[in-house]
Amino acid sequence: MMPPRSFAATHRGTVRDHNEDNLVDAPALQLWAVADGAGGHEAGEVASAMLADALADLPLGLGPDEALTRIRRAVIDVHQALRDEAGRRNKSMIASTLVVLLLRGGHFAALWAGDSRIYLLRGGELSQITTDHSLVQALVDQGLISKAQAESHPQANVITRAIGAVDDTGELDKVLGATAPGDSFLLCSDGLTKVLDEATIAELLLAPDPATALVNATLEKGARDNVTAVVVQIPQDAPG
Ligand SMILES: [Mn+2]
Repeated sequence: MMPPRSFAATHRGTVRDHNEDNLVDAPALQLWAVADGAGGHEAGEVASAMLADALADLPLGLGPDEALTRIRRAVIDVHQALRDEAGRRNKSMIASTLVVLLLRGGHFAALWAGDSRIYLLRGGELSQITTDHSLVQALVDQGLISKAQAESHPQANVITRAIGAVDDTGELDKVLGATAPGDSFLLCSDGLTKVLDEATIAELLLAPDPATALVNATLEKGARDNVTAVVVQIPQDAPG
Protein backbone atom coordinates (compact mmCIF):
# COMPACT_ATOMS: atom_id res chain seq x y z
CA MET A 1 0.00 0.00 0.00
CA MET A 2 1.24 3.47 -0.93
CA PRO A 3 1.55 5.97 1.94
CA PRO A 4 -0.48 9.22 1.78
CA ARG A 5 1.05 12.04 -0.27
CA SER A 6 1.10 15.52 1.17
CA PHE A 7 1.63 19.02 -0.20
CA ALA A 8 2.08 22.26 1.73
CA ALA A 9 2.28 25.96 0.85
CA THR A 10 2.06 29.21 2.80
CA HIS A 11 2.44 32.90 1.91
CA ARG A 12 2.20 36.20 3.78
CA GLY A 13 -0.25 37.51 1.15
CA THR A 14 -0.17 40.78 -0.75
CA VAL A 15 -0.88 43.23 2.09
CA ARG A 16 0.71 42.04 5.34
CA ASP A 17 4.47 42.31 5.81
CA HIS A 18 4.88 39.06 7.73
CA ASN A 19 3.32 35.61 7.92
CA GLU A 20 1.69 34.62 11.23
CA ASP A 21 0.50 31.27 9.81
CA ASN A 22 2.53 28.11 10.46
CA LEU A 23 2.09 24.53 9.32
CA VAL A 24 3.15 20.96 10.07
CA ASP A 25 3.74 18.57 7.15
CA ALA A 26 4.93 15.41 8.91
CA PRO A 27 4.21 12.25 6.86
CA ALA A 28 6.42 10.21 9.23
CA LEU A 29 4.01 11.07 12.08
CA GLN A 30 0.95 10.81 9.79
CA LEU A 31 0.13 14.25 11.21
CA TRP A 32 -0.56 17.56 9.50
CA ALA A 33 -1.57 20.92 10.97
CA VAL A 34 -2.23 24.58 10.22
CA ALA A 35 -2.07 27.33 12.86
CA ASP A 36 -3.05 30.98 12.30
CA GLY A 37 -1.57 33.26 14.93
CA ALA A 38 -3.20 36.38 16.35
CA GLY A 39 -2.04 39.05 18.76
CA GLY A 40 -0.31 41.72 16.70
CA HIS A 41 3.31 42.46 15.98
CA GLU A 42 5.42 39.26 16.25
CA ALA A 43 3.13 37.70 18.86
CA GLY A 44 0.96 35.80 16.38
CA GLU A 45 4.00 34.23 14.78
CA VAL A 46 5.20 33.07 18.18
CA ALA A 47 1.86 31.46 18.98
CA SER A 48 1.46 29.54 15.72
CA ALA A 49 5.14 28.51 15.68
CA MET A 50 4.94 27.14 19.24
CA LEU A 51 1.98 24.97 18.26
CA ALA A 52 3.65 23.74 15.07
CA ASP A 53 6.92 22.96 16.90
CA ALA A 54 5.15 21.09 19.72
CA LEU A 55 3.23 18.90 17.26
CA ALA A 56 6.24 18.22 15.02
CA ASP A 57 8.17 17.12 18.14
CA LEU A 58 5.77 14.27 18.98
CA PRO A 59 7.42 10.84 19.03
CA LEU A 60 7.08 8.46 16.08
CA GLY A 61 5.04 5.27 16.21
CA LEU A 62 2.27 6.26 18.64
CA GLY A 63 -1.00 4.32 18.40
CA PRO A 64 -4.22 6.27 17.80
CA ASP A 65 -5.30 6.74 21.44
CA GLU A 66 -1.82 7.60 22.65
CA ALA A 67 -1.34 10.03 19.73
CA LEU A 68 -4.60 11.86 20.50
CA THR A 69 -3.70 12.08 24.19
CA ARG A 70 -0.23 13.42 23.39
CA ILE A 71 -1.59 15.98 20.92
CA ARG A 72 -4.10 17.31 23.46
CA ARG A 73 -1.46 17.48 26.19
CA ALA A 74 1.03 19.28 23.91
CA VAL A 75 -1.62 21.82 22.89
CA ILE A 76 -2.70 22.51 26.48
CA ASP A 77 0.96 23.01 27.44
CA VAL A 78 1.34 25.59 24.63
CA HIS A 79 -1.95 27.20 25.71
CA GLN A 80 -0.56 27.75 29.21
CA ALA A 81 2.81 28.93 27.89
CA LEU A 82 1.11 31.50 25.62
CA ARG A 83 -0.93 32.87 28.50
CA ASP A 84 2.27 33.21 30.56
CA GLU A 85 4.07 34.86 27.63
CA ALA A 86 1.21 37.35 27.15
CA GLY A 87 1.56 38.28 30.83
CA ARG A 88 5.31 38.80 30.48
CA ARG A 89 4.87 40.99 27.39
CA ASN A 90 1.94 42.91 28.89
CA LYS A 91 -0.26 41.83 26.01
CA SER A 92 -3.94 41.06 26.37
CA MET A 93 -3.54 37.90 24.29
CA ILE A 94 -1.08 35.82 22.27
CA ALA A 95 -3.12 33.13 20.58
CA SER A 96 -3.55 30.95 17.53
CA THR A 97 -6.14 28.88 15.74
CA LEU A 98 -5.26 25.24 15.12
CA VAL A 99 -6.42 22.42 12.87
CA VAL A 100 -4.80 18.98 13.09
CA LEU A 101 -5.32 15.93 10.86
CA LEU A 102 -4.12 12.60 12.25
CA LEU A 103 -4.26 9.41 10.16
CA ARG A 104 -4.17 5.96 11.75
CA GLY A 105 -5.04 2.60 10.16
CA GLY A 106 -7.76 3.66 7.72
CA HIS A 107 -9.19 6.30 10.06
CA PHE A 108 -8.75 10.03 10.52
CA ALA A 109 -9.10 12.40 13.45
CA ALA A 110 -9.73 16.10 12.82
CA LEU A 111 -9.01 18.37 15.79
CA TRP A 112 -9.45 22.13 15.92
CA ALA A 113 -9.94 25.44 17.67
CA GLY A 114 -10.86 28.67 15.88
CA ASP A 115 -11.67 29.31 12.21
CA SER A 116 -8.97 27.42 10.36
CA ARG A 117 -10.67 24.53 8.54
CA ILE A 118 -10.39 20.97 7.28
CA TYR A 119 -12.23 19.97 4.11
CA LEU A 120 -12.59 16.52 2.56
CA LEU A 121 -12.92 15.95 -1.19
CA ARG A 122 -14.38 12.46 -1.73
CA GLY A 123 -15.87 11.23 -5.00
CA GLY A 124 -15.91 14.78 -6.36
CA GLU A 125 -17.91 16.12 -3.38
CA LEU A 126 -16.31 18.72 -1.09
CA SER A 127 -17.44 18.75 2.54
CA GLN A 128 -16.25 20.85 5.46
CA ILE A 129 -15.22 18.54 8.32
CA THR A 130 -14.66 21.25 10.95
CA THR A 131 -17.13 23.87 12.21
CA ASP A 132 -15.67 27.33 12.81
CA HIS A 133 -15.47 28.69 16.34
CA SER A 134 -16.45 32.16 15.18
CA LEU A 135 -19.03 34.84 15.79
CA VAL A 136 -20.47 34.52 12.28
CA GLN A 137 -20.75 30.71 12.60
CA ALA A 138 -22.83 31.30 15.75
CA LEU A 139 -25.07 33.66 13.74
CA VAL A 140 -25.39 30.98 11.00
CA ASP A 141 -26.27 28.36 13.64
CA GLN A 142 -28.99 30.66 15.00
CA GLY A 143 -30.39 31.14 11.47
CA LEU A 144 -29.68 34.88 11.55
CA ILE A 145 -27.41 34.96 8.46
CA SER A 146 -26.61 32.55 5.61
CA LYS A 147 -23.30 30.73 5.15
CA ALA A 148 -22.63 32.90 2.08
CA GLN A 149 -23.26 36.10 4.09
CA ALA A 150 -20.91 34.88 6.82
CA GLU A 151 -17.77 34.98 4.62
CA SER A 152 -18.21 38.70 3.80
CA HIS A 153 -19.63 39.78 7.18
CA PRO A 154 -17.84 42.80 8.75
CA GLN A 155 -17.13 40.70 11.88
CA ALA A 156 -16.01 37.61 9.91
CA ASN A 157 -12.60 37.78 11.64
CA VAL A 158 -13.96 37.41 15.19
CA ILE A 159 -13.17 33.94 16.53
CA THR A 160 -14.71 32.56 19.71
CA ARG A 161 -12.03 30.01 20.56
CA ALA A 162 -8.24 29.98 20.20
CA ILE A 163 -5.23 28.32 21.79
CA GLY A 164 -3.75 30.83 24.24
CA ALA A 165 -6.94 32.88 24.64
CA VAL A 166 -7.51 34.04 28.22
CA ASP A 167 -11.12 32.83 28.49
CA ASP A 168 -10.36 29.45 26.89
CA THR A 169 -9.27 26.02 28.15
CA GLY A 170 -6.98 24.99 25.28
CA GLU A 171 -9.26 22.05 24.43
CA LEU A 172 -9.82 21.01 20.82
CA ASP A 173 -13.04 19.90 19.15
CA LYS A 174 -12.81 16.53 17.42
CA VAL A 175 -14.37 14.65 14.50
CA LEU A 176 -13.44 11.02 13.77
CA GLY A 177 -14.09 9.08 10.55
CA ALA A 178 -12.93 6.41 8.14
CA THR A 179 -10.72 7.30 5.18
CA ALA A 180 -11.49 6.03 1.67
CA PRO A 181 -9.17 5.46 -1.31
CA GLY A 182 -8.72 8.69 -3.28
CA ASP A 183 -9.71 11.02 -0.40
CA SER A 184 -8.11 14.48 -0.40
CA PHE A 185 -8.01 16.42 2.85
CA LEU A 186 -7.36 20.18 2.86
CA LEU A 187 -6.20 21.98 6.00
CA CYS A 188 -6.23 25.76 5.54
CA SER A 189 -6.28 29.13 7.25
CA ASP A 190 -9.12 31.64 6.85
CA GLY A 191 -6.99 33.67 4.43
CA LEU A 192 -7.84 30.99 1.87
CA THR A 193 -11.51 30.36 2.66
CA LYS A 194 -12.40 34.07 2.79
CA VAL A 195 -11.17 34.38 -0.82
CA LEU A 196 -11.88 31.10 -2.66
CA ASP A 197 -15.37 29.58 -2.97
CA GLU A 198 -15.96 25.86 -2.49
CA ALA A 199 -16.27 25.12 -6.22
CA THR A 200 -12.83 26.64 -6.83
CA ILE A 201 -11.34 24.77 -3.87
CA ALA A 202 -12.74 21.45 -5.15
CA GLU A 203 -11.34 22.09 -8.64
CA LEU A 204 -7.86 23.12 -7.45
CA LEU A 205 -7.61 20.08 -5.13
CA LEU A 206 -7.24 18.06 -8.36
CA ALA A 207 -4.16 20.04 -9.49
CA PRO A 208 -0.76 18.25 -9.62
CA ASP A 209 0.48 20.37 -6.66
CA PRO A 210 -2.84 21.34 -5.03
CA ALA A 211 -1.41 23.31 -2.08
CA THR A 212 0.59 25.64 -4.33
CA ALA A 213 -2.34 25.93 -6.75
CA LEU A 214 -4.69 26.96 -3.90
CA VAL A 215 -2.26 29.51 -2.45
CA ASN A 216 -1.50 30.97 -5.89
CA ALA A 217 -5.21 31.30 -6.69
CA THR A 218 -5.72 33.15 -3.39
CA LEU A 219 -2.81 35.50 -4.16
CA GLU A 220 -4.26 36.22 -7.61
CA LYS A 221 -7.48 37.34 -5.91
CA GLY A 222 -5.71 39.78 -3.58
CA ALA A 223 -4.93 37.76 -0.41
CA ARG A 224 -5.30 40.49 2.22
CA ASP A 225 -4.52 37.90 4.92
CA ASN A 226 -1.76 35.30 5.28
CA VAL A 227 -2.74 32.12 3.42
CA THR A 228 -1.82 28.47 4.11
CA ALA A 229 -2.86 25.17 2.51
CA VAL A 230 -1.86 21.61 3.41
CA VAL A 231 -3.27 18.80 1.25
CA VAL A 232 -3.16 15.10 2.21
CA GLN A 233 -4.11 12.51 -0.41
CA ILE A 234 -5.06 8.94 0.40
CA PRO A 235 -3.84 6.79 -2.52
CA GLN A 236 -6.38 5.09 -4.79
CA ASP A 237 -4.96 1.65 -3.87
CA ALA A 238 -5.40 2.14 -0.10
CA PRO A 239 -7.52 -0.53 1.59
CA GLY A 240 -11.06 0.80 2.14
MN1 LIG B 1 -5.91 34.43 9.04
